[in-house]
Amino acid sequence: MGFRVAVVGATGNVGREVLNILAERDFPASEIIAIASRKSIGQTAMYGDKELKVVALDTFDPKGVDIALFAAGSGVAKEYAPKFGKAGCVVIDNSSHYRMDPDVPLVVPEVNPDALKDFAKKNIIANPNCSTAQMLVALKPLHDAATIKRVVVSTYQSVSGSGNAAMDELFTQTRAIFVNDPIVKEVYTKQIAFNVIPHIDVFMDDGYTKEEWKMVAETHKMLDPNIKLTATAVRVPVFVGHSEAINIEFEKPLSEKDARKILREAPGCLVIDKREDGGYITPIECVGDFATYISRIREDKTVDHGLNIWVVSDNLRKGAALNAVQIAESLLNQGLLKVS
Ligand code: 2RA
Repeated sequence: MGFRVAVVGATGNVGREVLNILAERDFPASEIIAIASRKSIGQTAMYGDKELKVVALDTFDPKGVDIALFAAGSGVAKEYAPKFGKAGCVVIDNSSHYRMDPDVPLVVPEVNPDALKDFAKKNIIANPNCSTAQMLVALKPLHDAATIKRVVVSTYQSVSGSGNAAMDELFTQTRAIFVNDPIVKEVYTKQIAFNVIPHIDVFMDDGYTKEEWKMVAETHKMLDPNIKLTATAVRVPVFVGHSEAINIEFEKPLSEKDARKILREAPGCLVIDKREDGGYITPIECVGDFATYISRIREDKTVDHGLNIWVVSDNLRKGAALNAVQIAESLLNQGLLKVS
């Protein structure tokens, strides 16, 4: 007994992590179907120790599939998610396409699991942007304790957020510098090796990038529309793992001691916070992990009730694949989905 589960975009960074996590967490699946574009036909994808042959999306019949985890971008989601939904399949989509749709729940299970009750409106559930997901896992328990008034966040986002080609670009640029070869720039306009780029996604008219806008809009949809949030999203020469420096202003008093206790006990959070050399998390230490790590917890005495924290998580996992699988698990745990 178990669910027929499809992974759409099974050969991409996130799709491969979805398959890994479905196996690692022993998700109750009777069958796992690895789906990708026609150009990936002939490729295989690993599900635990099983090698799955990839099937083509454009000829796949979703009838009888219970859950489809989409990790194939907005264009594919726009065209195929409704087809899967109408065939009775529950779609959990990683792209940005449906996130602000009022009939589509946008969910981080540790933050707003109740939003899942509305999934049947379109049979589509949206996964948030990776930088929003890890931030809200940390902010939610603090908001419940002392009501967040304002957030200022700077992100340090790894190149895996841009996909495989970006990871290759960081590698080849780094190697080129050591052997004095010319630098090739295809994914990013500026060199990413030994550099940082304050630009993720497209620029909007107000000077912010869409990545920064996503953090505001998704926080308002999932946590509280009254929170004033401003973001600066930066690409850094790290392969996997997003880091965030978050400054928080509360309505009510919250000591760093109480904040640390709350975060230690919060779902999905792991506090590593010692005021000594190495007493904090760094992105390369979070890779492959499920946790959202929090370090550098300290009061911000420049405002009445302020706090600074450092938040790090594997952007391919909590930022995408893990959150999507946790949404499927939450549907089961809430009795919203039963094995057919
Ligand atoms: C990035 N958050 O890091 C975006 C999309 N994954 O590029």
